[in-house]
Amino acid sequence: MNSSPKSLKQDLFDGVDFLDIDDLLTEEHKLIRASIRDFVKKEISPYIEDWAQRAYFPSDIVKKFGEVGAFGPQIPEAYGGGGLDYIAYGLIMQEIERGDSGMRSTASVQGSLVMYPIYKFGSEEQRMKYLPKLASGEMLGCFGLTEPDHGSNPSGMVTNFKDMGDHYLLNGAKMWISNSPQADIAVVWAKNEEGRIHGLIVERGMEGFTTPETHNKWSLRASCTGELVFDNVKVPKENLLPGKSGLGAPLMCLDSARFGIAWGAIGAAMDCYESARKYALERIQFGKPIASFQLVQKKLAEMLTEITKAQLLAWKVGKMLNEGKAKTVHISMAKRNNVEMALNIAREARQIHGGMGITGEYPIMRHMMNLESVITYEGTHDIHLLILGNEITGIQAFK
Ligand code: TGC
Ligand code: FAD
Repeated sequence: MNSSPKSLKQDLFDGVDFLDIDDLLTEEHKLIRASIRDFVKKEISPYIEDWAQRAYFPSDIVKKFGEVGAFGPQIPEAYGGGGLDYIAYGLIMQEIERGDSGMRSTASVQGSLVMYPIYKFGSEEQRMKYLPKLASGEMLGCFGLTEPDHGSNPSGMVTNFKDMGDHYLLNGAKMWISNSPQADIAVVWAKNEEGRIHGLIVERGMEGFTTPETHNKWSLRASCTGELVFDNVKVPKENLLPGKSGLGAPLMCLDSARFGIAWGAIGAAMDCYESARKYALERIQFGKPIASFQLVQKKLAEMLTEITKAQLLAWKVGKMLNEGKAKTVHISMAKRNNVEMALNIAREARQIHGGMGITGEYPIMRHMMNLESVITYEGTHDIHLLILGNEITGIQAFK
């Protein structure tokens, strides 16, 4: 059932670009951004508060994302992707997350964590079988790396598969998996009998495979999250991703998704900033708009400064990715900085809105709660700090 919100709010967002960063974008980038911005205004903004309040995932958004080109924009057109560069991909994630981080999760998992590994490590048969359907939204996928006892430390995973001659037998469980309750396929990372990590494509309907939903989240309420449980699941041998094994394979996918999050977080921050700016100009206290008070101006000035710095960081890492020069550490810096920036802006914007800031009349509290997940998933804030610390010192401080 789709939603029927009591009142549809008009979304008048027109971007935040203090330093003329548009100058760094091509005409194609700007056209793509405009088309996704329009899509978000029509298909997400009017409904999102209602979906989030009801913890409702609108499954019909999957097809719509496919139609607008939000799935796998960086995957070659031959496989149904957009054939676009990384900056275009980032702009798409930014616009969707301006609408809602949970909606961006759906798109970034599909593009970076499901389509990307199938494209990068899959056989030609696997690519042709799955990628066009994933790109069009005919199929939804999810990515299973995290386990109940192995979150930041995925190399300790216990999910495993045995070679049974004509098939693999998969056992174990994954936790905190975005899209899992609705997904048609899961890209699952599991160890073989030698303890080497491989990717397997597990399809809904395989006997022994279930996807229980995780309820009662206060964050990403419009995104569905669940487990992946494998109880002696027979996986056909042709479903193993042949191109790469080891932890480096899922970590390569995470690089792509983390980059998208670095841009997405800017979208959430822009939405909070714009809402706070407008509210500050309209809200009268002590006979004046609260925007006339220095403390409120300080908050707004700092928000704009931080958004601008984050835009430059995301753009530069995108350029480096396009040129094949970006390393994991660059992406870690951008993800870590930009998500913290967005969360701080959401908290400051909440203060500017006073009591109204906790209601669904404004997007602030929803963004803030969403960002509490974003700062944890795809590598926690502290894990990214340690990745940077390792780069700076040459000393690994994880273990
Ligand atoms: P470590 O020994 O450092 O590395 C193991 C092997 O991997 C290689 N490697 C990479 N390869 C490609 N890309 C990268 N980014 C790589 N990073 C490392 C490395 O060279 C090594 O290769 P080899 O050949 O020597 O074996 O691994 P470690 O076990 O010490 O762990 C390092 C650590 C902690 C940084 C890593 O495991 C990590 O990033 N942990 C965080 C886990 C994480 O991010 N999980 C995310 C789950 S998915 C998710 O959250 C989706 S949310 C989606 C949404 O809704 O948007
Ligand atoms: P833990 O690893 O237990 O960490 C707990 C705390 O300890 C953190 O503060 C962490 O920084 C700290 N810590 C851990 N190790 C160290 C260390 N060595 N040094 C210092 N501090 C440390 N996973 C998927 O595979 N697929 C998905 O689609 C997916 N979607 C998600 C959706 C949501 C809404 C959420 C909340 C999570 C999702 N995840 C997904 C899982 C996510 O990636 C993990 O939650 C994350 O990697 C952290 O793991 P953890 O929750 O087990 O925390």
